[in-house]
Amino acid sequence: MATEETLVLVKPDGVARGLTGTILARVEAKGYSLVDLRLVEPDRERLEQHYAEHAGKPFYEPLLEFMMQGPSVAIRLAGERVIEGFRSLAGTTDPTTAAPGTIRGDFGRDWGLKVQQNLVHGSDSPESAARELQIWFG
Ligand code: IDP
Ligand code: MG
Repeated sequence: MATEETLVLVKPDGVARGLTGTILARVEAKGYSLVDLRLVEPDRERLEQHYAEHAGKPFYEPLLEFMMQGPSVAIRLAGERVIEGFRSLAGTTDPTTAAPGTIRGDFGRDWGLKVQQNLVHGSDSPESAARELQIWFG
């Protein structure tokens, strides 16, 4: 069986705050492999595909606006059980209550905005990973 892959994004807040290297260091320290990595300024169409499951939710439009504020770093990451493993490294969605020791728990917080600026994205299932890797890496 081929090693599992996931899509990780360092979102615009992570890139703007200069946390890309810190986040990559955690991923590498965990022992996952960088397969591909690129700086991307996604257009709305790409983000609509990526976040299709959230269309219509109250945070959907602010989320797309946030994701178009600047470049993200897209990473194709590989390793055994990397999908759930990266989600564990990232921490829960709300950065205020994400556990200390996680990326979101250590570096994220509530900035009083309409969307949670929580530094990273990680695919949540093998199906999502395949779909999202196609969207960001073709
Ligand atoms: P996840 O990134 O932890 O998988 P999702 O539920 O898939 O979380 O939501 C996608 C993104 O939308 C989150 O990472 C966050 O940036 C934003 N978001 C999710 N829920 C809320 C909310 O209730 N208020 C504001 N922003 C949210
Ligand atoms: Mg999600």
